Amino acid sequence: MEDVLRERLAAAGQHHVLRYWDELESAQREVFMKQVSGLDFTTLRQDFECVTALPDGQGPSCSPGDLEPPLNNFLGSVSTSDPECVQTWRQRGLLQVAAGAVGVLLLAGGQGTRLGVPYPKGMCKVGLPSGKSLYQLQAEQILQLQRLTDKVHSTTCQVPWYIMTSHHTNEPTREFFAQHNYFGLQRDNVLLFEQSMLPALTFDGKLILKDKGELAMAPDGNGGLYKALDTSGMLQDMEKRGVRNVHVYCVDNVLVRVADPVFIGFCITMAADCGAKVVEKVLPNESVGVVCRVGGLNRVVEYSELSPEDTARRDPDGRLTFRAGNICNHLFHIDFLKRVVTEHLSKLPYHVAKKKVPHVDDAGKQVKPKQPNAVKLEKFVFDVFPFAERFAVLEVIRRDEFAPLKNADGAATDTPSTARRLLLSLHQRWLENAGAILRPVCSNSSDTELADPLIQCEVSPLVSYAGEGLSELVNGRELVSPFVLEPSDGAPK
Ligand code: UD2
Repeated sequence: MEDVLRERLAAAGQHHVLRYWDELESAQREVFMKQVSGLDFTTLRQDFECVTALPDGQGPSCSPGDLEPPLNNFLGSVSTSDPECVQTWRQRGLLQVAAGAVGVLLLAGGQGTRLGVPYPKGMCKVGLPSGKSLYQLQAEQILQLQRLTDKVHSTTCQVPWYIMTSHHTNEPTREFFAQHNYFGLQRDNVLLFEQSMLPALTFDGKLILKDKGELAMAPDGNGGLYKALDTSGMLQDMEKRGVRNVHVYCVDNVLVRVADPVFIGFCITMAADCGAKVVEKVLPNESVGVVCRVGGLNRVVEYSELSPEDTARRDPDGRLTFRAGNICNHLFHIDFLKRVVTEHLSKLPYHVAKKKVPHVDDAGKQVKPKQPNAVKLEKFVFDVFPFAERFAVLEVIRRDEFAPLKNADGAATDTPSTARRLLLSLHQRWLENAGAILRPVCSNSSDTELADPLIQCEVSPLVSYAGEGLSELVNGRELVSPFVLEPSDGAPK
């Protein structure tokens, strides 16, 4: 067995990973052998050569100048559509939820390196008055959506929550949910599954030793979803439960609307098999991909791969030409997912990310590189868009639905503080529209730029999913910050 592995490694030019073999204990050798023998060196080499052959910063799916904005007839907008139309989308969405035909799928396999927390991002709290984590906010939305639907349609509907984790995030996520009793959701409606891992490679394609008996590995990108859906049996689970539409979303948008009935109803109205929610991108360098067309096909071009010319391009009215900012909220019809898994899996390209990967050096010492020293290969969740037969895009209001949490406090954008402020300001608008009289906290900071808003009133998702049903609870009421409107506070349970 050991000899076979040695030969395979030598043939693939990766023999160096056995450098410390003699120092390993037998249990370590066993684990290492298992890790290495699971790799397909030929495919790895081909994938590596394919992505690294592209000019720096260019993605696998376009070259500069290829891009066009999305087609208008597949675009909807929450802000410019007739409110009655939005209401109809919402009702259609709720009907799907009532029929048990909606599932939600959370992408939670990322390592969250930019945020720098040693646990899965979903466990993060952004300092809200309630102290809730992202996972809790999302779980409570699902509960509330089920309740809302049951009230309207006299059902007892269930929305299964599929959570894609990775080797790094699986155990802590599983434990967190168990510790919190699944936040009140039915245990068998919360389904965790793991995506695959791939080795990190040096710039000349060599495997990297994280430790003397361990390769440096990373999740295969959020586009690893499709393979994982198949191998984990989750796609079959969806079919068994009668799920027809799946809302796929990223973990780190504090204002996400999980299984948003408006989005679901919009996609159904458009007869779309694949849909994307977007917000208007206003600054050229925002870290959001853009929904566009390349060679007549719908795609997202990721922010890291959009050429400087296309990034800065503007229409005559001054707005960015590529302004349909992807917020990693997608809706997929189950038949589309099945088609992707059976027909298109191998066509999904890899993207390259240059990263600083800690490793052991030739002297056996641990090194934490200051500059990127490795490439990671990643598939992207939106790379299935070109396979859609009917693709639809819904533009939503940014300040209502997009508050990303990407960086640690201290960074200029997308931090716990910016996310918290955006959520508090949305809830303030909801409460004021419902007739509440909001009283501020005493300011404790002289720096008005960095200070939290003086009004700190939060609405539990268990009270209101998207701002509805508040006036009967708060009209004319005085709420003194910090305040959390919970069901125990007079809201219906
Ligand atoms: C994502 C989008 C970007 C934009 C932005 C908005 C992708 C590829 N890019 O960029 O276009 O919408 O979000 O905030 O979707 N994840 C996994 N497994 C992995 C890697 C990531 O599950 O191997 C999850 C991760 O946990 C998160 C989501 O995918 O929930 C997005 O990942 P990210 O934060 O790395 O993506 P970002 O911000 O670069």
